[in-house]
Amino acid sequence: MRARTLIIGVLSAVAVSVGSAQIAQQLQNGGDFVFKFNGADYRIRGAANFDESFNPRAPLKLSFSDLNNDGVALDILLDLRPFANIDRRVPLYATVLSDGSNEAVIRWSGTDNPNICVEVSDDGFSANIKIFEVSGTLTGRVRRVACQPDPYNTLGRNVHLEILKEGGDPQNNLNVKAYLFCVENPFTIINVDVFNLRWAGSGGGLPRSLGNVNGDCTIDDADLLQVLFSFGSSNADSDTNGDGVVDDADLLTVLFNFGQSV
Ligand SMILES: [Ca+2]
Ligand SMILES: [Ca+2]
Ligand SMILES: [Ca+2]
Repeated sequence: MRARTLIIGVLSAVAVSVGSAQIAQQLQNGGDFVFKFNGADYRIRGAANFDESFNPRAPLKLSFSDLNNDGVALDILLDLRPFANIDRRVPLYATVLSDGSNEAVIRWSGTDNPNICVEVSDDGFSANIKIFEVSGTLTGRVRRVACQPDPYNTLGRNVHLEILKEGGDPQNNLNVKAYLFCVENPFTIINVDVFNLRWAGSGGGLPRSLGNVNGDCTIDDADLLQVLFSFGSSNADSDTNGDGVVDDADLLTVLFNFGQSV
């Protein structure tokens, strides 16, 4: 026990806080964020013509990665299934428009050419369409807030960043081009514009992958003890690298990041 106390003492002395890191980096460190869609309007023009609205959807957990290998690992795959039952995930690539120690503005945008025939359904319609292009842009202002439980109860850890929609329709939109009835013909093209998008999000915090196994706002002796007590087990809550076992690799992760807090 004395050895452990010594280790903790040494680690505390070199403890770092991520409080001074830029906000975009803090968002990326979280590994994912929760996207809460609160509704939008859409208009369909072409082979079909009508206007409708999307209702709010359940929160979505979206993981970050560097899909386009530009060094910014904040790209996401936007799952379209919750919106019109379209089984497709559209890559949206992140651009950090501004960044600071309290606030960042990030734009996610991308174009996808799935060329898939799907049955889409929503409150307003149900039809088979062949989607040949999906493009979208989301722009969010990321701000530091007090570390707190995820307000959308989705990430399984505390968060310290809120994401609010930034800008109007040019900064937040979705467009789908498709052939109605999956018949490829100039006269069957429909163009779906999704606008007046309302969304918000939440992220940051310290993920389990960094050693914050209890999901609170710091990596400290509580995490260390949890990993030690789970050592040798398959307890997923204490498995920082998700390899199915709690072992020295997980312990080292906690020790390496010991003292970090948000
Ligand atoms: Ca990227
Ligand atoms: Ca912790
Ligand atoms: Ca492990």
